[in-house]
Amino acid sequence: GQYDPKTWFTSYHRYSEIAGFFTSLASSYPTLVSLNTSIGKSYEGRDLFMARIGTRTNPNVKQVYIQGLIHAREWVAGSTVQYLCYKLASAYANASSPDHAWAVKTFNTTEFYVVPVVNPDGYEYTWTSDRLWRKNRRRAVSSSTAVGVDLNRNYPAGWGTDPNGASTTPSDEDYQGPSPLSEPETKVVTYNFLSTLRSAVLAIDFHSYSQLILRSPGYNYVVPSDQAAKFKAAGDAAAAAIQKQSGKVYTSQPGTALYPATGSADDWAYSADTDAKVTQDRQGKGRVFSYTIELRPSSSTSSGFVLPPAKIVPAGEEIWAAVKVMVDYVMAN
Ligand code: ING
Ligand code: ZN
Repeated sequence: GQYDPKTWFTSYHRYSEIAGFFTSLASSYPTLVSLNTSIGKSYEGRDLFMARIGTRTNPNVKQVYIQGLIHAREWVAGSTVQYLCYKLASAYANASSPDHAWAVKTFNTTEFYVVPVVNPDGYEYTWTSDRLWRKNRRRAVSSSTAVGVDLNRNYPAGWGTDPNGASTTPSDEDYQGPSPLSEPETKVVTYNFLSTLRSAVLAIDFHSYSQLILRSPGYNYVVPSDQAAKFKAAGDAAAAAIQKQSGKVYTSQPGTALYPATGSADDWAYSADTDAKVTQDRQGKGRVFSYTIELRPSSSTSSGFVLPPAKIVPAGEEIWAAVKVMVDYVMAN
């Protein structure tokens, strides 16, 4: 049918179809995949849904958090997150999978929480009106007719602390919003992260494009040097795994090396356990390795955000290789 992986991954899909894909995944792998069909709603009233992939056998399980499509036009971020979920479930379930042993070992200690579509309103808008829309669809300040807040500048991690880190102009592509967590979508995912991910160890926010593995912090958070070395090592290992898988070169570098960004999701996930102002919940629970991965194509190609559907599977395969080594590194370090 429609959700058969052989056909599903040959094209991009609308928001409601993606929700259907996850419903289908949960019913195909009922002991491993469960779907919360609404962890909260977008501004226009669409459900943000979350898949939990794990065996529920270990009370001390650690969590890996994955999200996609916070930026509407970055369609391959959506397909890649879907692909990872499919690989996790099918590798665990099928003894003949080359990844079966890895999956069995990993699910003894790890579970995955996945929000596949953080920005459903913006994503739908890229299908109906403007393929290159980035932000959400809320008119955030009454004094301006401009629509949309950059959700990846709206988190309470350094929000508003650096004029170069985000824009205060509502019409700009990197408009930070009127206040931290002013947007329904960022409120939903942060509240959900804190309330459910008690022992998160790794967070990955998927974007496109430029083939980069960016490690938090993306602004002037100070990370202890021993920790920073580990963040680098896990990012470097991911880049190496990608190159081995597909030959593609992804550059592993600090988030700040691209351009400063305040209020981003990756810094929030990193700081959620260290910044008492953000949350008391996770203090002392351990550091979260946190990354933004910019998918295909590389920055030198002109197709940019419009990656041909024939690249969905190759992109998914190389990122599957990367995620496996990142999980291994983080669990060992
Ligand atoms: N790039 C990211 C952006 O939000 C980023 C890059 C993310 C930089 C997080 C620093 C921290 O601008 C895209 N393509 O969205
Ligand atoms: Zn992006």
